[in-house]
Amino acid sequence: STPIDGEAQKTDNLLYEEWKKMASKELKGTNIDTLTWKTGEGIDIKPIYTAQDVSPNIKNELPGRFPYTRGPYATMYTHRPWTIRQYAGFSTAEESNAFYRAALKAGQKGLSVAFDLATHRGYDSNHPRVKGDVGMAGVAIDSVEDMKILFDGIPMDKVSVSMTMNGAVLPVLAMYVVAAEEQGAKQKDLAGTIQNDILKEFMVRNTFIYPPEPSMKIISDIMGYTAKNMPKYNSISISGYHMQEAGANAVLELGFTIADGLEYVRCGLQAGVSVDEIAPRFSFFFGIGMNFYMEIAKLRAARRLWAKYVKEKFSPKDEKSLLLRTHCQTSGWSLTEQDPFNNVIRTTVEAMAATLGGTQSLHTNALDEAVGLPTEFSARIARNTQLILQEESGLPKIVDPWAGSYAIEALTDRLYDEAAKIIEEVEGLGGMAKAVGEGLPKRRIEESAAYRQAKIDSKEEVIVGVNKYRLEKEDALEIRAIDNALVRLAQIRRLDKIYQSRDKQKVQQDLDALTHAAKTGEGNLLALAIQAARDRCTVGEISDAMEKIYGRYKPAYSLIKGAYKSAYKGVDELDEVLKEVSAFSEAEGRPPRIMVAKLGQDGHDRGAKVIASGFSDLGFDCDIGPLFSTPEEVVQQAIDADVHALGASSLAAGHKTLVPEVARLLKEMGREDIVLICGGVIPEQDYQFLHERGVDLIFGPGTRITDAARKTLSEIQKKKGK
Ligand code: SCA
Ligand code: 5AD
Repeated sequence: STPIDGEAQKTDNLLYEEWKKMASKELKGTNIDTLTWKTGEGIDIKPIYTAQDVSPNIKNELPGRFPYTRGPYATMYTHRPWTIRQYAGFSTAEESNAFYRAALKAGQKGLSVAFDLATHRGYDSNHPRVKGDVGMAGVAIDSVEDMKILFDGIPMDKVSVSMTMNGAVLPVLAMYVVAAEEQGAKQKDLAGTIQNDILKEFMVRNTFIYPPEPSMKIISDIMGYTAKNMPKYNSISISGYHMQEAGANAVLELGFTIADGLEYVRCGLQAGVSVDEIAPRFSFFFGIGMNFYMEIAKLRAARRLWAKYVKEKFSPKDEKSLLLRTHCQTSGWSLTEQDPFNNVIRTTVEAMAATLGGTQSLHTNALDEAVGLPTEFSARIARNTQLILQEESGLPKIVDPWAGSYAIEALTDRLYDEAAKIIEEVEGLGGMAKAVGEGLPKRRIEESAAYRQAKIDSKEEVIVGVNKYRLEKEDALEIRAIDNALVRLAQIRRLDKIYQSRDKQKVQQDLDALTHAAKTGEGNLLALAIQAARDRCTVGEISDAMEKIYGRYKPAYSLIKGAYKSAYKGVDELDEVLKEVSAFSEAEGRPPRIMVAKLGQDGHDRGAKVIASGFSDLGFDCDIGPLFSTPEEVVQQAIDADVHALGASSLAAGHKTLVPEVARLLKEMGREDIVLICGGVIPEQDYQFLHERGVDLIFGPGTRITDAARKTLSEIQKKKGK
């Protein structure tokens, strides 16, 4: 930021010196530097900001004008409040449809569809690999018939719909378009958003299907098609949210997300579309965690970064290409299983940061986040959090109310500068696709996650009800249970009906056309997928038609070492665990060996990675199994690797189907000596069920790694003693 003129600086300096004197007096000898807070970003938050901390340029900034720090629109919420858009989906299309209709009636303004993991990964519900996943983390969609039911009674040319889909983006978007068509809606009237952000899938979210290169080709085909035929449709939602959920701090989230956006513009340019044909329909998505000031500043800095970088790199003619419009979601990771009503308060604070930061659309998480999908009750409270902010608090009545705040403006500048460094680093590597290929963003994010976990485990970062003020006894929370076997049966029945009623010849032609286009690069893949959807090809068939050429991507693994240990303060306890582990190693002739496995299509691997990094820093010999494994594969790998313990991490509700299967197989192989651990999002109600089926230890959200390590070690010893 630019220094301010000499005369003013003198006065401001004097003012600051004066404050320091007063502060020192109040501190009675304590060093004034102790009031400075170093955040996870490595940014110093000072106890006070004055005029000398801000650049005078900010006085000229206006909302709706370059560089858009203050918002994409001049009037912002004073004219039109942000869209209340709750992410939801579970079980069958019928059940999700009923849930959407009720939500719209109760004040929600836009829809946001969550698909199950089978759909994300391009498998039909009858595929053997997805037994545990159908209808669990979102709604099951196999064909346009399901999509039509999902939107039954919802006018698709009126309600704006967001779909979180990245891997199976072609069949799902195609089915959406066809369902709208058959409802009588025109393509040109479809307003909504498809996530379609594959780069962050390779970094953190893991619901890719094909390797990076063909995945980028799919994105450019979608941008090309929607630019021509669906002018109101946002062709991409460039997401930092998942980076934050995976452990990225605000600087990493900001830098990598903007760098992703620049890469997508280039992806369009390469496909022959101009910046002004696509960038005005780019949209963004950020996570909003508990660092209130930081998150407000982050959204302001994001808009300034996007406007400046797009202007500098692509010289667009249309001013709209410079606007960063964004959806936000409060942080799921910041919510706790313990004392869950605290989550309502956390979500409110985060929702305030998102809206004070000027988001266009918002999802507020439900209080039962850490144990399951929202119930009618928890969804209502989450929605009402936004309604109260919009209609009772007066918050929307002032545009960018934090503008001119010394602290927020200084923080905005600082985040801008720090994120710009990341963007320059990535650009220096040749852009985000290359950086992702080299694993740089993933590595940085995983380091940041391990660092954060150590701060929490060592209680330097407080989480109320978890590492401080913990309740002795918790009341049970009612949670949503989904009978995935039943959903799967219903889906299989509908699939069978489709197989019988469609024109087989047309189906084969459509699928061959897709395979041919994948092979030659000729033709628009979305246009072809739409034809296939019309003729009742399924998600699995459309995906397979391209997989024949592209193949399925298999990610590589690495383990972050040292980040957990180095950030852990209060070394005594750490030392004790290290000692216990090394005593074990001496007695056994090798360290305790554990494999952390991910079962089914659940790609949430922050937990698995953080656990593995932490255990490894504590002296365990640690392996991470490949994503998307079946119980059979996991058991075989564990036995081959000669482990003492096998940990299954589950965040998508697969634990009741897949983990018992692992236990059964271990028994069948005569390897019950292997300690079986289940970790992740597991409601207390299911603990007994799991224990009865052979699970030895369960670690829910909020478990300290040091505690988990100790319990694991003693369980290994217990089993050896037997
Ligand atoms: C708005 N408008 C205004 C105005 N404010 N006009 C004049 N004055 C003002 N003050 C206009 C806009 O120009 C626009 O019209 C229309 O009103 C709608 O406003 P909007 O700002 O575009 O809002 P919205 O339609 O809600 O779109 C928001 C956004 C979109 C652009 C961000 O992409 C979106 O809805 N994204 C949601 C993404 C999402 O739900 N993702 C869920 C991910 P025009 O269009 O005519 O210009 S969940 C997830 O991924 C996490 C879990 C997981 O699975 O991993
Ligand atoms: N319904 C509602 N919210 C969901 N989330 C994920 N799946 C669903 C769903 N089917 C939310 C949770 C999670 C975040 C990634 O998205 O808040 O933490």
